[in-house]
Amino acid sequence: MAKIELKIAGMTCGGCAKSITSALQNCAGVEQVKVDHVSGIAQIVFDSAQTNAQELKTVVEDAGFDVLN
Ligand code: 9UX
Repeated sequence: MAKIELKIAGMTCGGCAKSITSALQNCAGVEQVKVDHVSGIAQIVFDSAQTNAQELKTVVEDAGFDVLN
């Protein structure tokens, strides 16, 4: 399993974190997701055979947020 930490801009409340969490969990290969709207950090554990950092960033961006790293 691979791990990535994304820094996300624009999360204003816990609902934002929830919608990002759902979007990531719908992505094939994502095993574990933890999103904190206060720090703006998303921690994702994923199967690198099924997805990758770029794809995960795109999922967050498609949900309407900016990824800073
Ligand atoms: Mo909270 Mo986020 O009302 O899109 S859910 S700001």
